[in-house]
Amino acid sequence: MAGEERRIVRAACPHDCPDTCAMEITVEGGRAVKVRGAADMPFTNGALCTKVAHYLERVYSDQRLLHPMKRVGRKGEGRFARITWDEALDTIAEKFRAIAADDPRAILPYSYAGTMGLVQSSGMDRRFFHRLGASLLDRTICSSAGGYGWKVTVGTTVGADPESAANARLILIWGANPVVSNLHGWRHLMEAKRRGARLVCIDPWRTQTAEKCDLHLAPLPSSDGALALAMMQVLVAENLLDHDYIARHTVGFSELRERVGAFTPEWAAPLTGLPADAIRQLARDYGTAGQDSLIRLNYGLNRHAGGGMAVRNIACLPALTGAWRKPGCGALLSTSGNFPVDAHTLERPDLYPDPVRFPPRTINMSTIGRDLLEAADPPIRAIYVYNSNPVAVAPDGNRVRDGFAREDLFCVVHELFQTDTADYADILLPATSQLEHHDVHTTYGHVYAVANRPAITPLGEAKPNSEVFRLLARRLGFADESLFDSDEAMAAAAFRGNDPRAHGLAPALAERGWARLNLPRPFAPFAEGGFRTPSGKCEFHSRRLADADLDPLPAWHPPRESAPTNPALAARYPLALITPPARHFLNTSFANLPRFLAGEGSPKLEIHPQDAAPRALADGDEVRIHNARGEFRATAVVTDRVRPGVVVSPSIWWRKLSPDGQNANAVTSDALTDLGGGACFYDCLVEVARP
Ligand SMILES: Nc1nc2c(c(=O)[nH]1)N[C@H]1C(S)=C(S)[C@@H](COP(=O)(O)OP(=O)(O)OC[C@H]3O[C@@H](n4cnc5c(=O)[nH]c(N)nc54)[C@H](O)[C@@H]3O)O[C@H]1N2
Ligand SMILES: Nc1nc2c(c(=O)[nH]1)N[C@H]1C(S)=C(S)[C@@H](COP(=O)(O)OP(=O)(O)OC[C@H]3O[C@@H](n4cnc5c(=O)[nH]c(N)nc54)[C@H](O)[C@@H]3O)O[C@H]1N2
Ligand SMILES: [Mo]
Repeated sequence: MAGEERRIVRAACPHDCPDTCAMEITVEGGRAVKVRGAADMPFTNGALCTKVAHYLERVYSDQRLLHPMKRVGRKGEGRFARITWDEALDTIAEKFRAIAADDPRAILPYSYAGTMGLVQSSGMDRRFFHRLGASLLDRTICSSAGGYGWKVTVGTTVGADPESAANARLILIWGANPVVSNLHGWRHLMEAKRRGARLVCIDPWRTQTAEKCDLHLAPLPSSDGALALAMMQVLVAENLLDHDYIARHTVGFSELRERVGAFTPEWAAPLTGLPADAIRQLARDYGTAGQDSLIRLNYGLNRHAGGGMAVRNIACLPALTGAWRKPGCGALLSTSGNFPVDAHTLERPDLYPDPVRFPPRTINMSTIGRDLLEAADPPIRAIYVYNSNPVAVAPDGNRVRDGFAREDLFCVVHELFQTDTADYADILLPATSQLEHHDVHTTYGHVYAVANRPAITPLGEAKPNSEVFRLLARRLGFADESLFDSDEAMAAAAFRGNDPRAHGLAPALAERGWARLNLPRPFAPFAEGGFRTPSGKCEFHSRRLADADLDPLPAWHPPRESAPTNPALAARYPLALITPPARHFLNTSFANLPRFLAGEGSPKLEIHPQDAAPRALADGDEVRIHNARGEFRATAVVTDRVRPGVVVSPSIWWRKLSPDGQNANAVTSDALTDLGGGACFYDCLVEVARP
């Protein structure tokens, strides 16, 4: 009988991480008994991270939601009663039909990257909400500022191939903590180190990554844009330039040279909190390394008011030294632009029913609190949350909570667990895990696509996102055939078949579950120029920015909240708080499960002895971190891992699992970045005190 069968199913790690691992699931008698990293997939290399190595604890957790439920308590109280799928779907369809009759834009989908699978995160969901005519969601919460700054300079989110990083002789790890958040990429940086490369980490916090580097520079948060400008000033002044590359593959060098003239290391020193000599030395080392350098940046430095321009400034550096010439050299923010995803076919924006009567309205997900409380024309009357936990992850968390607490808001949450957001649902739906549904994945940290086949049947009555939208489409009487495509059909149509990069992908994915894009090997995307900007060159001067009435040249965009740039606010709230990823959590995923909670202990606040002493704080004290927006509690860790003036609270904790029912987003602001409308999580002044 089936009970004796043992088989191995090829799967993909679905989480929001640059590594997108290929996994092998061992199934016995219908139950998954083992998860391991695929040994034959070069990037995964047979290894998984501390979280996903224990994936079955998530899949089979006794906290999994297994049945649809409706709210019986007050909003936020988290009391629910079991209902049938029929009742749940009928209730949602009825509500949506009534609201849509007035104005469908009063309905808002809210999703991010709980799974990054194309089918379950940007497939049937998008088709359904487009057909409904719901408000559009601008998905800005993570990377849109950096993405904008990068794209306007380089053209697309393509960069150095991390698998060739061992070619580099100097590696700047900039606003990135790969030991924690890009472990499989880190392996290649370590290989470079073994071959003699020098590693420099640029991060306000002495991370596990910084400890393994040859040099750690700890600038003040939000000052990277100034640091990069000063590096450019030195490169130009000391002629550490690849003139041939600049002449052939860039535009605007003479304007850039003029622009950076005043941005000396002495100018940048007070803004960055680094000595001018250290900045000059960094620039000289970078310039001297010439073509043999790699900058691995991540999104840590884009979560600031000037985050878009900071990434743009950094993206200019390798074109000055010609580092793009060599495989594994240049710079890497994201590899996602290599994937020829057929977004139109997947998402079908053309299904939007009546753009004349209801001109499309877009809501920025980073201001969801404000929007739930203040949006007009029309106000948001219904929200459907999936693949996301906004009550815990979105900035200005108290306003987000107040928005979700609105009695007149109809709220659907589709989840695996009863998250902080789920507590505010009117209808709570059980979602399948990655082991229970079909999907296909791109990634932002390498150049392999990974397929995901279901290994086990759905637990309880859980359903995939795609299936719920098919069922709702039927109930709403939608006729378009594309609303009923199977997951397999959607996955098969996910890539543009006529794009050479997709050649051979489908059979390889079918055969072994992963496939390298059809890119040259080795891969140096801009060795001969070929930037995907309008000019085809690296744009020091950007016409696109000029046309949008923005500064066309690299510039200094200060943070909103910092001691050097906002002394009045800093007088009340003198400490800069950053809340980067905790090693055992993935955003708020895993942060409810015993093993990972034990790994992190409790919410922590790292503070320098010089800041702890005047506040009479000792290691292990409970502290209150506060500003005008709110407060949260944590245990003080007095340490020189942070520089004076900066405090760090690894995140993201569930509010309801924290001692005071709050988390770091109680104090973060919902201001938006200079470019790309991103969130400013790490641009945040606070004061710290005893409770
Ligand atoms: N274990 C784990 N892995 C993760 C995640 C997680 O939560 N946990 N999150 C995933 C997600 S959603 C993403 S977007 C990716 C990338 O996520 P990122 O948030 O880019 O994370 P990190 O790579 O950890 O890099 C952030 C680093 O930037 C530093 N930093 C903060 N502000 C500044 C600044 O102003 N300047 C500079 N130079 N550095 C600064 C922080 O101290 C931190 O060490 O990682 C993914 N991987
Ligand atoms: N203070 C602070 N706040 C931050 C950050 C920070 O560094 N500091 N980082 C920001 C960043 S970079 C990001 S990307 C965001 C992340 O924000 P989110 O994308 O909201 O990430 P998660 O908190 O992991 O929530 C994802 C949820 O999706 C659910 N899920 C997983 N798979 C499925 C599925 O197949 N179907 C359904 N329906 N649900 C599923 C998971 O159970 C989980 O609860 O947070 C941001 N918030
Ligand atoms: Mo993210």
